[in-house]
Amino acid sequence: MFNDWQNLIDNIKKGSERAMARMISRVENREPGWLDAMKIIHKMSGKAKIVGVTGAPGAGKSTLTNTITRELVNRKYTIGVIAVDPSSPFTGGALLGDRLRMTEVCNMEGVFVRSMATRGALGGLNVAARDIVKIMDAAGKDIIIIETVGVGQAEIDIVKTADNIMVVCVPGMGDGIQAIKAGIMEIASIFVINKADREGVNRTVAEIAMMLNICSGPSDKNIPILKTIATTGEGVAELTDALLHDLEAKDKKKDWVEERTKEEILNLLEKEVARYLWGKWEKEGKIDNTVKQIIARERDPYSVVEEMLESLIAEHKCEQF
Ligand SMILES: Nc1nc2c(ncn2[C@@H]2O[C@H](COP(=O)(O)OP(=O)(O)OP(=O)(O)O)[C@@H](O)[C@H]2O)c(=O)[nH]1
Ligand SMILES: [Mg+2]
Repeated sequence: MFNDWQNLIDNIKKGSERAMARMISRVENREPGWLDAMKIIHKMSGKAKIVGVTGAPGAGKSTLTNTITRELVNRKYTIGVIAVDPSSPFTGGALLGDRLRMTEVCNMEGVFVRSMATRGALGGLNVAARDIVKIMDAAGKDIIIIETVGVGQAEIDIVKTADNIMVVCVPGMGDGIQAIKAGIMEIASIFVINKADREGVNRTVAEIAMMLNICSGPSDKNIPILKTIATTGEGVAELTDALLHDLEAKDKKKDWVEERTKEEILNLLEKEVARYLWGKWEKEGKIDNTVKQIIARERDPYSVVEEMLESLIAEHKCEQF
C-alpha cells in the first residue's frame, strides 16, 4: 500500500500533473495511507504563496483568475488554481460556465487546475482545500489561487487560509456591499473593482474607501483598491504588482504564519476526531437508534457526545497498558 503512495510522491516531486491529480483524489477520499503520505507532503511544502479570490457571484472572479494567471505565467511563475465549485443545484449553470472559462488557464504551461466540490468533502471543506494546496506546493507551484464562490462561512474559512485575499466587487453593487459587510471586509488584502468598463466605478471605489476608513484600525488603511477589466486585461498588471508586493510583505509576518498553523492543527483535530468517532459508531450500527432516542427525548445529544469522547479516552488508556 505505502509503496503506491511513495511512487506518487516521487512523481509529485518531479512536478507530474498526473501524480498531483491522483494524489489529490486519493487524499480527498481519505484512502488508507493518506495521513502518512500527507506527513511527507507537508515536509516537501511551504514555499508556495496562497491567494484567495472571493466576492459576489458573477463579479468576474473566474475571468480575473484567468487573466492574473496569464500575467503571472508571463512573469515566469508556476501556478496552481483551485476552483471551489458550488454544488447547489441552483448554481449548476455557473459551474459549467466556470469550467469553460477555466479551460484557457488549463492549457497554459506550468498551470494546474483543480475543481473542488463544496459538498461531500470528507475532511471538511477548508481541510480539503489545505490538502490540495499542500500537494500543489510540494509539486513546486509558486502561487496557488483559490477561487471561491459566494461569501458563506465555508468560503470565508477557506480564503482565511490564504496569504492574500482578493475581494472582487463590481460597480454599483448593492449585493456586493452586503457581502462585504458579512465578514469579508476584515480579511481583505486587496479590493478589486472589476468590470471597470461599467458606470459608477469611481463611486464604488469611494464607497469602499469610506467603509475601510470607518471599519478598520489605522494599520489597515493602506489596503489597495484597484480597478480592472478582467475581460480585456486592463489593470491586471497593476493588480499583479500589488499582489506580489503584498505576498512579499506577508512572508515577513511570523505571527501570521504561526496563527495559521495553529488553526490548521485545530481544524484537522476537529475533523479527524469527529470522523473517527462518527465512523466507529456508524460501523457499530449505533447512529440510527441514537438519533431516534434523541428525537423521542429518551436521550440527549450532549451525553451522546460525552459517551463518544469517553470511549476515545478509554481506548487511549488501553493502548497505554
Ligand atoms: N463588462 C465586463 N464583463 C466582465 C468583466 N469581467 C468578467 N465579465 C463577465 O462577467 C460574467 C461573469 O464572469 P465570471 O468570471 O464567470 O464571474 P464569477 O465571479 O467567476 O462568477 P461565479 O463563479 O458564477 O460567481 C462573464 O460573462 C464575464 O465575461 C469585465 O471586466 N467587464
Ligand atoms: Mg467563477
